[in-house]
Amino acid sequence: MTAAPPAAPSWRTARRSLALDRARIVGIINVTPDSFSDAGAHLAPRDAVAAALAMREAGADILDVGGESTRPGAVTPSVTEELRRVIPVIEQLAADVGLPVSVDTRRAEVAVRALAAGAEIVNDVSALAKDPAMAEAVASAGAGVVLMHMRGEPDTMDALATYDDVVAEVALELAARRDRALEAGIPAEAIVLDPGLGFAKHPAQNLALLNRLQRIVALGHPVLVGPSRKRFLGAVTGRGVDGRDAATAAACVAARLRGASLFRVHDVPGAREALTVADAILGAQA
Ligand code: HH2
Repeated sequence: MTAAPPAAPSWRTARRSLALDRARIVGIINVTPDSFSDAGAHLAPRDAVAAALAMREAGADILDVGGESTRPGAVTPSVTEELRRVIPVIEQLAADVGLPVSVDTRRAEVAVRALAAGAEIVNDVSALAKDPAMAEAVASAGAGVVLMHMRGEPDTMDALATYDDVVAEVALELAARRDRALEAGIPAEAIVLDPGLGFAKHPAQNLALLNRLQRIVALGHPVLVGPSRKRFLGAVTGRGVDGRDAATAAACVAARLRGASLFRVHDVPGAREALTVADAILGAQA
């Protein structure tokens, strides 16, 4: 394992350096017929643009476009189908909305085409492990990258949620993925790490990761969390998927107080308000 670089105050993407001096919100634009929360909501590019404009208005900083649901049981689309879903949406978002666009994909071919269409960040839930060509695709485009922790595949991950110390093991496994990215020529300033809430983790393990998130922050990269509407929040609150936005905002605040910088959410207004309060508290000196 190579030594961790110092924490980056900003995130280098293919098109800019994004300051991380305040909580940054990543609005979720799922262009999928089967996502667990917003399935089918943004399938047409014009619907995606309308949703993105509303997110921008509400304080989103980045738009994350995904064409493959990673929930257990979801059908993996063909590459052609994934491209058909995401590329027209990314083209329009990059042209019309003016926020940095991220592509949520595990496929290098989709990443390359998305970056050419105007995306500047690759959000890979396999942390470059699924497609051997992905690291090179990210490196050669100078893209920002989110390396998310998971084990196995969406269909096998629940059975792999066995840890002696979930926080230590996630940190170790993420550091190994980070090291592979550095070896592939991706600069440290382009790398964001994500503990992968809900991916190969039982509810209590997600809560432990949030409670001890400083261990992930200590790896020396900005940290993104994606608690939005996930099952572990239902386990705590008893609420169904559509009633978890307040719980999501609470999880974002907890993560912010422990050093997370980026927050991937469906409900941008709720997260923005909660994180504005968190940042005001963090900045208060009197
Ligand atoms: N969670 C999901 C998808 N992509 N990317 C990162 N970096 N972190 C996450 O926690 C994360 C992610 C799952 O949520 P969603 O996109 O709403 O659902 P689905 O995979 O069913 O489309």
